Amino acid sequence: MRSLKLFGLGAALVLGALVAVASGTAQKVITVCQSGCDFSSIKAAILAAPENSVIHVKAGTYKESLVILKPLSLVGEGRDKTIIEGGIAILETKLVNVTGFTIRGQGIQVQDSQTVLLADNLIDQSSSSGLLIANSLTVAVQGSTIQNSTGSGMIIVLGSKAIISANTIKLNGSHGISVGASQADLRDNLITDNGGCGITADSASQLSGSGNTGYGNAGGNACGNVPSGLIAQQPPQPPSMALIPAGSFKMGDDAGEPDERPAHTVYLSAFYIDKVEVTYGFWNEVASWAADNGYDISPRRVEAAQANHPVTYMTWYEAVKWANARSEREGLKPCYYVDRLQQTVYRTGDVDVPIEGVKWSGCGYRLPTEAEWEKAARGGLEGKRYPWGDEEISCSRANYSGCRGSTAPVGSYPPNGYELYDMAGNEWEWVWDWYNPGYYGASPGTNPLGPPLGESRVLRGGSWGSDASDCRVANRDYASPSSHYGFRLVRAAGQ
Ligand SMILES: [Ca+2]
Ligand SMILES: [Ca+2]
Repeated sequence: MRSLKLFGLGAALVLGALVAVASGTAQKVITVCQSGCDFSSIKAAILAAPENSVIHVKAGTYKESLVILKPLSLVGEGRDKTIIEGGIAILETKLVNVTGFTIRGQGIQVQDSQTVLLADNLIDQSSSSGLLIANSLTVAVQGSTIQNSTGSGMIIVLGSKAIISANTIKLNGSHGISVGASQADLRDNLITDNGGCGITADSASQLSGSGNTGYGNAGGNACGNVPSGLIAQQPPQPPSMALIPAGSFKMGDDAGEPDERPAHTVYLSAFYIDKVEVTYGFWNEVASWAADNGYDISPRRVEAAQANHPVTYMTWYEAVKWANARSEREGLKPCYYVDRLQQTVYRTGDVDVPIEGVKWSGCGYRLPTEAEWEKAARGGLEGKRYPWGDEEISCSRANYSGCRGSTAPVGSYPPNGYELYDMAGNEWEWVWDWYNPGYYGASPGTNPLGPPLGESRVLRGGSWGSDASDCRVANRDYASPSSHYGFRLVRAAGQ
C-alpha cells in the first residue's frame, strides 16, 4: 500500500548518486565565512572549489546571487541562519546539492541540469517564482518551504522530471505548483493559500503521487491535467492549530535510550495540533463551561499573570475529560467514551478509556497519540535531536533546566518547522498511549495507538526543570495517569 516506498527509492537514487560521485573522487570539504565574511568569498569559494566539493557556508546574510556551474554540495547552517538574499541558479550541471538555506530574490532556478537535491531550504519572498525547474532531470525537492513569491511557488517545465516531497508551499502570488510538459511525483506536500491553483498541469504533463493536502488556494486545489485524488481538500484549520500533513516519518532514536529503539518508520494520517500547550486561561474557559454541563472538572484559581502559562497540574483523566468538554462546547462530537460501544461520553471520574472507546476521527479534540506527538515535535526534520535540529539546546531555544526555574508563558521561544511552540521544555505533555518500553519493536506501521493496557501513560517533551536529554524529540517518559502535568490536543484532519 505504501507507494511512499517508491518515492523513498527515488530520493535515495538522487542521494545515492550524489554520494557515489562524491565518494568516488577525493571529496574536498571547504568552510567559508568562518567568522563573518562578505559575499565575494562564497563566490570565490565556488569558483575555486574542485568538482564534488562540499562547501559549508556559515551563518550570515549574503546580499547577492550565486551561480552553480559544476557538481558540488552547498550546505548552509540552517534556514534560520544562512540567508542568500539574491537567489541561487544551478545551470547546465549535474550532481548538485543545496541544503540548509533561506533564499530570497530570484529564489532557486534549476536549468538544463541533472540529479539535483534541494532539501530543508526556505524560499521566501521571491520576486518571481520561488523555484523554477526547467529542462532538468531527476530534481528532488524535499522538506522545504516555499512562500510569499510574487509568482508561482514552483514551476516545473520543458521536459523536466522532479520528485517533490514533504514541502510546504503557501501564500504565493500565483499557483502553488505549475507543471508544463514535464513529469512530477508529488508526495505529502502541504499546499495552501496560493493566489492561483494549488497544483496545475498541462495536458503534456504526467503527475503521480499521494498524501498531498491543500486548502485556501484561490483557483482551487487542482486544475488542468491533475489526477483526481492527487491532492485532498482540507477544511481551513482551526486558527490555534497547525496542520501536520499525512505521511511517514522516522520515529525513535537508535542512539537514544533503550525504550527509543528501534527507530522505525510510521505513517500517520493528517491531523491538526495545538500550536501551544493548553494554558490556565484556556483551561479555565473550557472548564467553567464543563462544570455547568455535567463534567467533574473545574477551573483552577491562578494569578492573572499565570493565565498564559501552560497548565502543570492536570491528571491524564482531567486532560481527556477537558478534551471532550472542548469538543462539546464547540458543538463537535466528543472523541472519548467510557465503553467500547461508545455510548457513554466520558465526563466524570477516573476512567482508563479503552482504545475501542475512542473515536480517532470524525470527532472533536483528543490527546495526540505518542507517534502524532513525536512527528509534530520533529517539525518536518528527520533524525534530529530537537525540534529545531541538532544544535545544542540553550535558554534561547527552550525553557529547560537552569533557564527560569518555572514555566514561561506559552510561545515564548521560537517555533519548530510546523509552527509549534514548546515541543521541547516548558511543561511535560500527556499523550494518549500507555507506556511500554518495548512497544517500538512491535508497533504497527500505520497510525499506531500504543499498547492496549498499561500502568503509566506516556509523557513527552520535558519541562522547565528537565535536563537537555529529556527535551529530545525522541525521549519518552511516563507516569501514573493520576500524576499532574500539562498537555496539548489534536484533531484528525481530512476525514
Ligand atoms: Ca512542552
Ligand atoms: Ca527517557
